Amino acid sequence: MKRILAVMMALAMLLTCAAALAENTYPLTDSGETFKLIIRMRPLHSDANEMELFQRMEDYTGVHIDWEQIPQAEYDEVKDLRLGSNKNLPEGFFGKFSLSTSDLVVYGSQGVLIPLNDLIDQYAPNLKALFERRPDIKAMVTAPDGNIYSTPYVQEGEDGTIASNIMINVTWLERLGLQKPTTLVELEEVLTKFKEEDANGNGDPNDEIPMTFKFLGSQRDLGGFFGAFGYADTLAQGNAHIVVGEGGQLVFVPATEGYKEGCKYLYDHFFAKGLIDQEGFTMDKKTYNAQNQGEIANIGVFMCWNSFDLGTVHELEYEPISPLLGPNGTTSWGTSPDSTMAATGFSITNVCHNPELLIKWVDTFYDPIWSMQCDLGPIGINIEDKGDGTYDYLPTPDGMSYDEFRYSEAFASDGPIALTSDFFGSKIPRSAGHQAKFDRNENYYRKYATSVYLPSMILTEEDNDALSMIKTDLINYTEEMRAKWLSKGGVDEEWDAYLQQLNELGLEQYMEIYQRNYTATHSN
Ligand SMILES: [Ca+2]
Repeated sequence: MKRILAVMMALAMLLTCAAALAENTYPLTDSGETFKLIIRMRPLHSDANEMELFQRMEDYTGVHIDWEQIPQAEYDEVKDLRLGSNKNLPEGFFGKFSLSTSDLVVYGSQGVLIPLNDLIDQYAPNLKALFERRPDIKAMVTAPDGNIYSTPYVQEGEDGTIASNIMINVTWLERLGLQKPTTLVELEEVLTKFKEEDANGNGDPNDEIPMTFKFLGSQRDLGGFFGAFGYADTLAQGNAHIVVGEGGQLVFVPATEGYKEGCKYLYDHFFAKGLIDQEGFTMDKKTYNAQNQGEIANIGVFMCWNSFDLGTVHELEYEPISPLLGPNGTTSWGTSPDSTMAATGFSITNVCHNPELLIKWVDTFYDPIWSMQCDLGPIGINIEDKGDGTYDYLPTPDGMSYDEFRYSEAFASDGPIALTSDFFGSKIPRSAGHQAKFDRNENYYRKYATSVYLPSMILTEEDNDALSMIKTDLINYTEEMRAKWLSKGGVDEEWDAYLQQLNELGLEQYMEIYQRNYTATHSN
């Protein structure tokens, strides 16, 4: 028995090695096989038949593509009609926005889209290695029935894992003899000085806005500040307001005791004292971004993605600060590890005449160097090969924007690709703006980023339907109350009735659906 076991183990090891080494040989075919694919074209894209990227891919693989190019504006209508009627289907759908995650579930279960699990295992070494290295990516593209109906899209060049940053005017700090705040208590002291004194030094003590934000405006929101009392809350309107708690237990943040404390504290110490701008509850994104454009800066602290979100006029006066510690001396900032991924990249339909060859062709895009060329442009045109295994950006020609340059030669941001974080910095530099964001997150936020927002998941049709009955009312109510308690106070008096109302709106079922799906796809 022992010997049989040993032989089996040796065999298994051999097979593992063989699998790891198996690579496709190029060209993939000598017979010039053709596939019909549907591709969603942005206005910036040039004709797919003329794109240098696709021409090179054909030379390399031997596979010809008959592109059906559908403009973005009419894409969804055409796509829905084709899938719904099951007529004129292409052999595959190309690109991140070519299908929705609900398409994957609906048309996967009907057999219109074919499961890719075995095909990837046998014929797609790049994807297979990616899934082994990054189980989170595999979990993202796995449907509730266990099948994979689409390859992923992954582009981690810009560090979106921590969206929200806090910037403070250091010229003002210096002028008033203050230090960067590290706690909410110190922030209150600093903002009070910003409000009461002539922080911008123009002789008028009343033209300073101590701090600005945009309610539920993604990275511009204050959701992270709840982390000083427990968990950070999601930042954008309509998000699930769920974080992954201990042991994979999902937590609905707006029903936690810490959230209640946070609402009370932020009102009592900041909003009630006029230290954070009330306009933040109503202003739109354009108005938010247009602040601080005058000759003299008038904003003390702002929430942002980039340091230049309020323009570049006064950008150099600002520096980042870390999340402020709460009354217990702790804090937690929000993070979305999957923010730079999508579960849709490429799907194959049941009319495909040779799925084995087509998945091999798609797998080519998941070689990092081809992913780079698909996303950033071909080597020799948009990208320079330094000859030592690293790459750099070639200058954008005069009279063109960077995106015009990139989209004319490559598929750019929407391809079936995987450029993971480690590729940037080691193989190709991040752009200056992306590097600054990465450094800010690394130096000021990463160690506090313990509130992990609910990852995106592919849900069944039934779960989607059940959620749609609950989610809008539940989330609207939550967000309405948050605005009220932050701007006008009253959380203590209304908290119990609020919790009761959340239950009446279906909080329990809402959490059951997300928890069941999360446990199924993310516990191992
Ligand atoms: Ca002033």
